[in-house]
Amino acid sequence: MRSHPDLASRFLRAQLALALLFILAVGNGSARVTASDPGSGDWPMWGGTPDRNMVSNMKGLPLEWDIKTKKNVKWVAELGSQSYGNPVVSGGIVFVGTNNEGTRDPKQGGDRGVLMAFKESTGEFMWQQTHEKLAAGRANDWPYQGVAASPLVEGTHLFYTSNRGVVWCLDINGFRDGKNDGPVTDEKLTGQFDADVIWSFDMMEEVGSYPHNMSNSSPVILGDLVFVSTSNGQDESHVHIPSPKAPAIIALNKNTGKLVWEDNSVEDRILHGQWSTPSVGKIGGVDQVVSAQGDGWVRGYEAATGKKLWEFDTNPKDSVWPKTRNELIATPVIYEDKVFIGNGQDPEHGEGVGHFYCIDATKRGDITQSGKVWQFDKIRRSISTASIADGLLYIADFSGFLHCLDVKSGQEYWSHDMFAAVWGSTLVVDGRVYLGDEDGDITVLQAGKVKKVLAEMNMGSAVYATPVPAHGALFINNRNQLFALAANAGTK
Ligand SMILES: [Ca+2]
Ligand SMILES: [Ca+2]
Repeated sequence: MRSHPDLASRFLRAQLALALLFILAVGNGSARVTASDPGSGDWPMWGGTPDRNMVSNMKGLPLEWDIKTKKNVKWVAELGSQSYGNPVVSGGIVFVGTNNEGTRDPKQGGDRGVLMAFKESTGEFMWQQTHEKLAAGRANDWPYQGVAASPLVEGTHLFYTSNRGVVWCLDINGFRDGKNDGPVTDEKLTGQFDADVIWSFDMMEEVGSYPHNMSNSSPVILGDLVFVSTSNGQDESHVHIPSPKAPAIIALNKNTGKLVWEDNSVEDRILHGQWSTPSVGKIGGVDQVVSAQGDGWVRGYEAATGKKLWEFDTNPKDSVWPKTRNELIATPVIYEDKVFIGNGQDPEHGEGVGHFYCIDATKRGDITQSGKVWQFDKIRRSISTASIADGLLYIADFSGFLHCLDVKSGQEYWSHDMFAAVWGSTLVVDGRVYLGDEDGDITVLQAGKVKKVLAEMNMGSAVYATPVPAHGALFINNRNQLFALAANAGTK
């Protein structure tokens, strides 16, 4: 088993970079403000909402807990040995990707990617779907890296990308509802712990994607379309791109799994891999899909048609890969007609200079100059997604610094050193900022212009994911366990 998070890193990061918008549905029942909160108490996707802003209006989440004494620990579920995506919570079920080192079904043994489902109230294991590793090994599907992407749930349907580059649509209730949902009804495994498949789309077969090391995109939906990035990239030579005509992003019909549109603006300019996850939002009155791609450019598309609207280069023109030119692994956050994203590199490339941007995505064409609202260069390479709330933007970098910036100007109010690499992202909730690191620490800071550390807890192994809120509880996965944390739960 690998002792290094390299791979993991990639996917993760992508994922890590979650963000949600905030919709603040407020306490006394007078719902208002809007933006990045699912509003249902669920957390149904990477970032909670399609704009990926990692913010919630939830109240009453635990500030402190102790995994040894079980203070404020509601339940703990065992995962495999490497888990990178964030959990999602919907329909009373928590879903998380992992590997098969915690084998649940001896008939499905060996190295596999696994999507697991647990009952939200108790942590009871509900069902799983497993995927054997691709024969190409590390080139396309790194050993012991499991399902690295966070799924998305809409109603009773769940969508995710497997380690084999296949986009899956499943029934969240599996076979426990006594029905085999179609069109796919010929599953080989149909027990109560098995997955009920609705459709699947193999990106390697259907659009020729050649994922570098791992496929990891977290889906996002608008209307009838589900959008995912293909992870198309270089081969192991780190020079050759085997599939330069394959798209970077695709749109599938969410009901049928049929391809609706695809775009390949990157062509043969992929620096390494493509592990960012797309975002969706209405920008300047237009429904856009925003995709951070393998040449270091961010692109905006008309969601319904795939028509490219704008593109923005996140690297200085004189930068050189890999020393100073970066790729994009973080997820773009959409907020008030702007797109917020920082660049960075695969953690296995180590630390280095980074750049973070606020982009006016109402502009059209090459908006590298015209669309740049502000740029923040005191950030290091980052694979994290930003959180934006109350005029402040929080963004972590891979060197372990958390920055608090003015969202309008990019001015820095403060930074905090986590003293460990950060792969995940901030969650802003209930006036606090929660952030995990590779040492396994979750640090909780006060949200606001003045830095104040409120608490720090260790989770027992590296935290590559982002804390997720649902129905008054926090869900956090470290490498091998999933924790449900709630005030007044467990031993005091
Ligand atoms: Ca079913
Ligand atoms: Ca089925």
